[in-house]
Amino acid sequence: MSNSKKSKKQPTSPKDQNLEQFREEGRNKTMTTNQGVKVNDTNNSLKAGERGGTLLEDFILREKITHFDHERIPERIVHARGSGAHGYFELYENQSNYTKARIFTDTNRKTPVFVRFSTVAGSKGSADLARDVRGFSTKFYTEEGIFDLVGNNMPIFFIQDAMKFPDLIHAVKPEPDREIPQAASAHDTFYDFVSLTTETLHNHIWVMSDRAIPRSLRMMEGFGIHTFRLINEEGKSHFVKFHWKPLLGVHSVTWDEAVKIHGADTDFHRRDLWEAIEAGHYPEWELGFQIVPEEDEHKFDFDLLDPTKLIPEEMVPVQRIGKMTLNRNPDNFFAETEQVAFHPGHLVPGLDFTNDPLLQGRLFSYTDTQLSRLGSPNFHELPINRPINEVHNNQRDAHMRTTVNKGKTAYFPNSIGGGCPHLAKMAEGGFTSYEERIDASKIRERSESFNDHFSQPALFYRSLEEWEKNHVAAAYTFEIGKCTYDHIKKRMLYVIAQIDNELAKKVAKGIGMEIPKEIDNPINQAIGADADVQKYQPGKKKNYLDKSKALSQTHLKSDSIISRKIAFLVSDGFDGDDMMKVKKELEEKGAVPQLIATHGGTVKCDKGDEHKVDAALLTTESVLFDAIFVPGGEKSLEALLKEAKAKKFINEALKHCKAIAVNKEGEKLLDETYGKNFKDDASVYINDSVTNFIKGIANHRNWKREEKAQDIPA
Ligand code: HDD
Repeated sequence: MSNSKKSKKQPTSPKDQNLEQFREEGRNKTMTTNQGVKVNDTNNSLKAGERGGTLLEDFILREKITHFDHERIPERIVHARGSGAHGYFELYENQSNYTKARIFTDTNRKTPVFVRFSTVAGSKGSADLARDVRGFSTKFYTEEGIFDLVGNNMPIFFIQDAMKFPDLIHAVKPEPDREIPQAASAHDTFYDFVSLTTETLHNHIWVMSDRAIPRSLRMMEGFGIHTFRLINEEGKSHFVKFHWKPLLGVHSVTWDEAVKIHGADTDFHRRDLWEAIEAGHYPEWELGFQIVPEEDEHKFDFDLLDPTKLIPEEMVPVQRIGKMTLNRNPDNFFAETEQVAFHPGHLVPGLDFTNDPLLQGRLFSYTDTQLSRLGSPNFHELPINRPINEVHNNQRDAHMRTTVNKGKTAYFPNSIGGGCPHLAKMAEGGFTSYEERIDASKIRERSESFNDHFSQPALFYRSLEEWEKNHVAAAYTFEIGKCTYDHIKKRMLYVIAQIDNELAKKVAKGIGMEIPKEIDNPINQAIGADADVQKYQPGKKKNYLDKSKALSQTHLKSDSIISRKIAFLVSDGFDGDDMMKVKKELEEKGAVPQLIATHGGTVKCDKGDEHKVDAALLTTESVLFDAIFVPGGEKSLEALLKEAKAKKFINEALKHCKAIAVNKEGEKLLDETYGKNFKDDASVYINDSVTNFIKGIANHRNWKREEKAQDIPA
């Protein structure tokens, strides 16, 4: 983990230099209109007399208001809410066996990247902690052009064919008559669709798991999802799945926390990413390849072209081939994070697509959406979207063109322009599509090899630890419990039972219904059986692997506490030495201790020294922290004990299974809360060493506590 103090703002990469020419800052400059005319007054419009009518000739007023009136552009139809950051990618080892893409063969390169994380369903202003998939899009500005890896934090997708994407999104978005609920899948239309479209069930069970409520955008995996191709210099193709593995481990919050964070800080993830980068705690991910040789394409029990299937890491291990570091926050949210335009079709030589029908449909959708969102086919000229290498072609004009193309010719072939821009010879690395042999009939059908909808959701569920399974059951119960149509709830129980009967029983109990036996074919019941529907029913469940370790977060931890936020609960008179000792040791490990006091301003320790308060109890919440420390100090404890909020802090942290350390008199606060029942808990530290406390924080949560702790009425 990098640990330098401040993100650098000087141009540090080719992309940064390229952005630098577009940056503007008004410091020490005179205000002008957009036409460059100096402005003396931006507070008063031009009037006919002090109390008279405003004059139409006031071009300064007109320009200011007109520009303001048009400030907004349409938000993304999906992934509207997002947060971005700049960084770079470095390769560990030459991958030329598999690909000729220079970013994967040249270990001397530092390829600039821009990453945008997002939620899917909510609007631009929706809360970060929605139970949802997270988008994980990376723009690699390579010297051979732009490569976009437009993935998610889950390794599979809801549907198998792009044709169904509008249906999926219409079902999950707020219901169109009442525009409710915002950024939430827990409603009738979504479950109507999911229960009728069993191919969704794999991605859906991931959304019911803790992966859908990450602790931080920096603590989640990323996946390219589709099977892509890598092409080497000899033209040989290997199939590949892309993985991002976070060096901070994979961690989540509980649903109870997510609900409370919604209120305490709707920007929780955006703030967390921003603050970590500003503090020099640069998030890092390793890029992994899962490689399948061409000749092994058909050796699996599922189809590699089916995006609702993952390749278990036990079957094909992930080779970590490089590392991405995010080290710079954007200068301007709109110019960069909002205007960035990703596209799975942005590829460089050495990479290629497969016939995954979801991927193929995406190749159309992304440019199309930029046309309405950014308003012009010239969106590639926006600073954030510009490649770092030169662009030359005969495309011309259109809205807001900024390139000034010189010369007479805008066609090919030409002789007047010397035949330029000339075609890339193969030696110069022009893009050539993989020559896949095709001999087929034109048909509108789904391959029967895509016909297994239950084996992998079942594998996922089996692979989870008990605490994770409990969270999944609770999530299904919550979501389906929010539906209002009984037939939808029944159909959901029916399909969950096909994933795992015990899971379905728990959910059925929670929503107060029986698992129906009579629906033997949910799709036929709902839409009427015809030949096609009969043919493409979910196939029989297969069991090709009992469990996959990589699917459970238990196995995806790290021992780092970098950037973890620790609340130190204090009031005047706290034990200064005690506080400073713990603070120093935590800071040495990269954690971020914050003084949370009974009042704002400064707080005095028992030695009389003043310490700046980071937040008063009134202005913050337990759910915004990873762990709590209460130092000693008689007077401090007396004051804390009078504050109901201090007790609430402890009770909530206990409920959410977080590490809590108390020293000396600090124990009194524990005794006055549910803490008194948890003194033997493995991550409650009473006068213990900071080293042990650090282990507890790195462990993220003590899930063994959860069964008992969920009775805490916090
Ligand atoms: Fe998509 C945006 C990820 C299938 C159509 N998608 C978008 C973003 C991510 C994904 C991360 C946000 C990009 C950003 O930050 O600007 N989408 C996926 C993944 C998919 C997927 C991982 C399946 C594996 N998407 C998908 C399909 C379609 C779309 C099948 C249409 C047929 N996606 C879009 C879009 C968006 C988009 C409407 C909205 C904004 C944008 O493209 O630029 O075109």
